Amino acid sequence: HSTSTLPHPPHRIPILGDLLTADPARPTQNFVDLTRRLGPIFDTKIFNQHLTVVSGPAQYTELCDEKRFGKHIGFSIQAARELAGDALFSAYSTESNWSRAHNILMPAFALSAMKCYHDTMLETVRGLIAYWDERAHDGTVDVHTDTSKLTLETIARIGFGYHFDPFTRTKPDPYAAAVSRLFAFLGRSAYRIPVPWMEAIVHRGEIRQKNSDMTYVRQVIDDVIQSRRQDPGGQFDDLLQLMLTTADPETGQFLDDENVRNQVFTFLNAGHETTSGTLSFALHLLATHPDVADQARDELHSLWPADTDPDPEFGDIHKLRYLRRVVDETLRLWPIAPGFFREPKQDTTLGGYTVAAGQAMFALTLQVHRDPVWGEDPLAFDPDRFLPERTRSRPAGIYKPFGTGMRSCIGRQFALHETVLALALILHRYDLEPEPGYQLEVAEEFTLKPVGLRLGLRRL
Ligand code: MNH
Repeated sequence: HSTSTLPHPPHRIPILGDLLTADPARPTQNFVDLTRRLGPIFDTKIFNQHLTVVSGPAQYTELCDEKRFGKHIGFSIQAARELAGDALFSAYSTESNWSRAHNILMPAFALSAMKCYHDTMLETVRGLIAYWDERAHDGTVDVHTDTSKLTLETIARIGFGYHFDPFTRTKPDPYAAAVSRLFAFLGRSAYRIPVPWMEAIVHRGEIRQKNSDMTYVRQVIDDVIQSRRQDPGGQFDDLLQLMLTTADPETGQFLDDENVRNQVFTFLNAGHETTSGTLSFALHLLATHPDVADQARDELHSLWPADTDPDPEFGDIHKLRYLRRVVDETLRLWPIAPGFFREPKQDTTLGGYTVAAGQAMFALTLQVHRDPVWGEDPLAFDPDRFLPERTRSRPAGIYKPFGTGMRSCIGRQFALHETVLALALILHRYDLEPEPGYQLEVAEEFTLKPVGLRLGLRRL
């Protein structure tokens, strides 16, 4: 077997493989720990599934070479196809629905398209600010629950003209809660017994919950699409309208109903969990680095003095260079998507080891973003690493929070615009106070998120 010579975790045993030393609740953080012992490329095996984990900058850069490697539909993405089918994120690159949807949707995600979304993004951020104003003097806020309300509402309104109206309740939206459980379930897929009847017994409770969550999520998606179909005369300018009425310019073909439903599900989730995680980590880092927060505020005050109410225009967002570096540095230390799956297109070698066509490989962004190649103190939060001259002095290809190549993130500009806009209004309005004694703990449910993060907000 081609992977037999790769290093692997100690105590590997028959049948279970590395299950005893694995950490299903925090798999990629466990890979980072293993890297210290096993080096830049190693093999893990859970039951009968091998995964080659790649974390050395040189090998990672090679793995991103689109001529030799492409996206792999890894075990957990395979499991996600039960929910999202062949929508953009979970499609095989060879499936015709991938290029069809990609061609139809690309224009809606170009930087210039963000101009059309700016006002809705701003209105939604103001919804969060109003919600936080009421709570600012009343203890701390539950950061991730609230950033998640913001980002789900933003993508729902901009993508599909749908309102969850999350700021009318304090609990997470039931849709967000169901999706979060579903993703946690999918993220653990590789760690459940790969024998369906045994899995059905051992994980009975979890599977029952998953089925009921799926039913609920499908209902919401159908409701989103139904409410549009019932209003055929309406004027809409959103992703849903684009998907229902635009043909692929290359083939002249439309997306079918089932695929549209899968895309709506994919965008609601891809568009919300990742951006809310980015905002939550950024707020944590800003609260614990008041010097950085102050510098970001100075920049904000040059556009909107301290005693004014900011009214950001589309173009203003791109003037906030320092705040953008804060976001870049946040995504370096805490890449919300901690890695991505790749596979060789043909048998080849990587880091001196033979790797076979189709072999499951994982590009471990979380580790590469913390490699000594970043400088003396790679764990320090230092937004000025992203000053152009310092970026130029590093090797290219070691910063990939949005993935790589043709299957990289379509929502990158969307996420960056929303994140910078939200942080601008939050920092301009509040001083962020960390909770005494809070130690950052990071959970993994496909994406990374801070656990139990609460901040005090003091109106400035
Ligand atoms: Mn997003 C793919 C990270 C925000 C929609 N996204 C990816 C990938 C990464 C990623 C990494 C590649 C996954 C892979 O190779 O398997 N995405 C992010 C991060 C943020 C983010 C870190 C926020 C910060 N993503 C968004 C937003 C949207 C979105 C916002 C939509 C509005 N992302 C997608 C879609 C894909 C994707 C769709 C799949 C693209 C494709 O395969 O064609």
